[in-house]
Amino acid sequence: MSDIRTVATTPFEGQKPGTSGLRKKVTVFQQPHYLENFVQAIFDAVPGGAGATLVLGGDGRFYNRVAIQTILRMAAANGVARVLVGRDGLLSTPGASCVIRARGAWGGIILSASHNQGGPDGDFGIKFNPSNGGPAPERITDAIHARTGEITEYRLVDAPEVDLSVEGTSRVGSMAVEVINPVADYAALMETLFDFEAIRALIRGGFRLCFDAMHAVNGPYAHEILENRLGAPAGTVINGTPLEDFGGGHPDPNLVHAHDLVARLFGDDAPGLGAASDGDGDRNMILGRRFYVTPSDSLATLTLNATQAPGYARGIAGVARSMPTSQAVDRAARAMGVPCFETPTGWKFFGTLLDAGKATLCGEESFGTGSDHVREKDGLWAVLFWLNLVAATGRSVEDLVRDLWARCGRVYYTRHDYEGVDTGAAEDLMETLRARLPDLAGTTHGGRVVRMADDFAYTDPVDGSTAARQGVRILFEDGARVVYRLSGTGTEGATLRVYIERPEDDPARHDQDTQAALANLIRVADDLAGIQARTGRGEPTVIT
Ligand code: VG1
Ligand code: CO
Repeated sequence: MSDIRTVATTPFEGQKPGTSGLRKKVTVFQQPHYLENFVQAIFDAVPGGAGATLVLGGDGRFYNRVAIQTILRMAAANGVARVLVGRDGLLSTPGASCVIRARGAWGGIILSASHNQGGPDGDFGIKFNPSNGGPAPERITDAIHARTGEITEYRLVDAPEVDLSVEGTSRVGSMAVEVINPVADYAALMETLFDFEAIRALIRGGFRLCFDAMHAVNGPYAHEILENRLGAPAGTVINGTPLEDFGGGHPDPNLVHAHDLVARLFGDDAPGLGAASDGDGDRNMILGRRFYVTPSDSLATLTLNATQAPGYARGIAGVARSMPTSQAVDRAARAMGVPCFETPTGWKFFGTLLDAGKATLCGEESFGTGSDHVREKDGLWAVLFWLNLVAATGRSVEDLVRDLWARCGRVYYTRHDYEGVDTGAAEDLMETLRARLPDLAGTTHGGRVVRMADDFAYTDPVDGSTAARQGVRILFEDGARVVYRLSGTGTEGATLRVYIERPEDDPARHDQDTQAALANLIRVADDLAGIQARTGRGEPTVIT
């Protein structure tokens, strides 16, 4: 066995995981000992790694390869028996979750900053998922963070780099390193959930789709599943080669950043379905022909039609959405006679509900949809679900959403993001809003009466854990809602997110432009928080 080297170190401030892992600028991670401290804190704070299997991979962004070699040497020194690492260091976030579960691993380390920009000046990130395959709950991330504050040394073995480009087994010290096909377990799981034969027939019959992998990790997954297994013609997957800087783009699947896809779906001779996913493959955007499906409506549509897919044919136990996600899925759940749970933002809060069998489908307004098949949101899964629905019902994407609106009413929904705001100004804005909450009920704004206003607090119905201060919500008597929260994934200044929605039950009014339909509430949201006055911003940076 090669020698274990112990390296003396001192703590770094602020190694605190946010909404989804520790995210910082690449340059922060490049400081000597920075990555090592955090990784050692994982091994120190989470028992059971010694003698066990660890899954390792990332979204392929700049620094992925360097970090993987370091983590392999540290895992060996910390007694891990075997590491399963995706070929070329790639594993999508849902792909990693799938492998952790399928191979009975102790856990996984996923290297990703999701939809944040990559490259030497971009962002990097790391998170730990325990054996259920989901993001670590706060109890674990708090323990890791506490450990980073008291760390004095980390361990690694001296060993040559592992060649990640070929599948097969080698050794680092006495630890086995198995380079695995990143797609195999995941693709096999998808075949158990969806009717691949029906989707193949749909495509053979001339149905066209376009999938934009945004130069990120889902490229190999989409090539294998959509083109090789489902028979979609070559060229169906665009931007399908993972690049360390995502081609200079923002790997964020929305109408602004997925411009190649949007141009095709809103152009002449558009395909019947368009989709995109993010840097680490857990987000998705669904488009019909000249038709945008909001993530909240996507979740509600899947809920209404879930039994059309073989994996969900026996029915769903319940659904869950993050608090700022629109109430469309609440309506769909009611129509299906199943419970709907409301959790704080971040996939980690769905884990207990999924593990306990209380929720089958989950979703977030931030282009996240998933189910109990893994413990992360899953971009390609959502695309396959939609394809399965189109194949099974013979309806278009637009028709399926219009059917949701006809049966449950339409919930007009938008999110306005103010990025790179001065941190102090953003925190003041939130504190001032919080201070006003006790007096807001009963007051009228833009013709609407406030029914209730609070700072969302959550008690997990399964394990009783609690999370406070999860976002200010103002609920109006007519069902309209405005929510404010600060992002927990950014790396520069603060990002204020404002979520605005109102239900519209009159079918004659289901064809309005979303921003126009919400114009009055958007003004109210600005007035109540004094956004323009406090941030100096007249317009949001991004509207989704
Ligand atoms: C954002 C989204 C949240 C999502 C999180 C991680 O968090 O709002 O819904 O779970 O990103 O997504 P925040 O704190 O910035 O609002 V991803 O695709 O990192 O993996
Ligand atoms: Co992501």
